[in-house]
Amino acid sequence: MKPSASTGDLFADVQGGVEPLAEGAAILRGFVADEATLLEEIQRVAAAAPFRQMVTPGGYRMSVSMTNCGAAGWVSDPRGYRYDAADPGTGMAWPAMPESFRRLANDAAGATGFAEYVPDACLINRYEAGTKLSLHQDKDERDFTAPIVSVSLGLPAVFLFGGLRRRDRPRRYRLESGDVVVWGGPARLTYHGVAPLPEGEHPLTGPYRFNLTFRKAL
Ligand code: MD3
Ligand code: FE
Repeated sequence: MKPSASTGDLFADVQGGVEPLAEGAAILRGFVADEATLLEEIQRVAAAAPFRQMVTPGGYRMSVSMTNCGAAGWVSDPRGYRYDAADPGTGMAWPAMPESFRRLANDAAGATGFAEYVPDACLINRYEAGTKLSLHQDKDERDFTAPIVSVSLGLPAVFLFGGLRRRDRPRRYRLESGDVVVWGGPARLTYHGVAPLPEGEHPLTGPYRFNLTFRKAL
C-alpha cells in the first residue's frame, strides 16, 4: 500500500487515533496493546539496573527516578549528561532492550511516517506524587534526524510542550496510560517537561507513572 501524503489517510488505521501536535510530532492515543507485559519488562530491567535519582551537573538531585535498557543509557552526574554503555551504579552493561520495547517503538515511529526506526537507548523514568521534569531539550543524542518515541504507563500526567526557545509558553497535554508520542522532524528539539504528578492510584502501577523514551543516541 502506498501511503498518502494526507495525514488523514496515513493515520487512518492507527488504533486509538492520532492527535497531531506540530510538524513532526503526534500523540498516538492508546497505542500500547499490552500494558501488563510492558510493566513486567520494566520490572525485569529494574531488577538488574535499579531506579535511582541522578544528580544534575548543577548539583541538584532530580525528583524523577531513572534507569535504562539498551546498548546505551542516559546518565547525569556532576560531570555532565551523557550516554554510557554501563550503569554507573553497578559498572555492568545496561540490560538489553526487550524485543517488545523495540517493536513498540518501531511500530509507533512507522505509524507517523518514520520508517526503519531502530533505537539503541531506552530511558525509563519513574514518577510519584510531586515528581516533575523541568522544561528542557533532549540534545545529548548524536543524530537529531531520528525521532524520540515516548510511552506513558500508569498514572496520568500533564505534559508541557513548548517551542524552540525556552521562553516559548508551553501548551499542556494530558498523557494517559497507553499513550505513545513521537517527536521528530522540526519538533525534535522543542522544549518540553512534565508538571508535578498528582497523588493517585493506578490499577497496574499503584502510585507511579512510568515513561519510556526511546532514542537513537549513538
Ligand atoms: C519533545 N521525558 O526523558 S516524554 C525525557 O514524560 C522526557 O518522562 C518526559 O522528557 C516524561 O527526556 C516526557 C516526551 C518527550 C520526550 C522527548 C522529547 C517529548 C519530547 C524530545 C523532543 C521534544
Ligand atoms: Fe526530554
